[in-house]
Amino acid sequence: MAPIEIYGMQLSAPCRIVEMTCEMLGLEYNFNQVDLMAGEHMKPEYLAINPQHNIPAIVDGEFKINESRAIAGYLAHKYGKDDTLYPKDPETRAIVDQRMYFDMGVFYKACGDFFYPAMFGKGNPAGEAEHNRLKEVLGWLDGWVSGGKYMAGTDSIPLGDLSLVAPYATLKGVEFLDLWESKTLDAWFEKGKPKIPNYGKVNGEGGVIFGGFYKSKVGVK
Ligand SMILES: N[C@@H](CCC(=O)N[C@@H](CS)C(=O)NCC(=O)O)C(=O)O
Repeated sequence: MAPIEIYGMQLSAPCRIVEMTCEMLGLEYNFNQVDLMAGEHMKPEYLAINPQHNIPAIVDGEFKINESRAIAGYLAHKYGKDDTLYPKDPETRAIVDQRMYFDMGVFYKACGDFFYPAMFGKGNPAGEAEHNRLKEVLGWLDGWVSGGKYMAGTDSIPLGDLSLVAPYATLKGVEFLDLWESKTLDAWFEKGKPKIPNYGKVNGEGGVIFGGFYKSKVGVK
């Protein structure tokens, strides 16, 4: 089988979801850098792969697709040797899907609303409303892992957790923020990290790069 071609950047949490999924599945892949800051996502070569010009996107043989969580579901469905990553039990799958949609629409969104105005010059640094929203969202996540399980109540990591662990690593990379007091979420995070092959390369380092970028923008060392 030819390697999966991933297009993205390490600092992007959605791109890290796809890399972590490939690692969990033991898939061969190439990571092709698409530098958003240099406008590479708007070049014809990339638009031919993903006309919506966001990252990540993948090419698997003749098949091209974007949207990180849809990519993760596709890879797990096509290449998973069992259903641990994307459980087939209808209720468990519904909860895993809920965690992924929640990440896209709520957690990753709340992180973006918090960080992006300062990083991309579209407004002032986050205020109290964004801070409070992120704390509220983290409180919901905390509730889902309070029994020492993964996010869908399973004993092994499914896609929902891979999705949520990506922005969580970003928050960790920004480290100086006083956003959460929860030991429970940190315990979930630390328990999951060693279960993800090459964790540092495929998620941890990207969070640190993001953190460095954010801090440079808001003038924090
Ligand atoms: N829902 C998409 C969001 C991807 C996304 O937000 N990508 C950002 C970088 S983190 C991007 O490519 N922005 C540039 C653009 O949309 O043109 C996914 O999960 O794949």
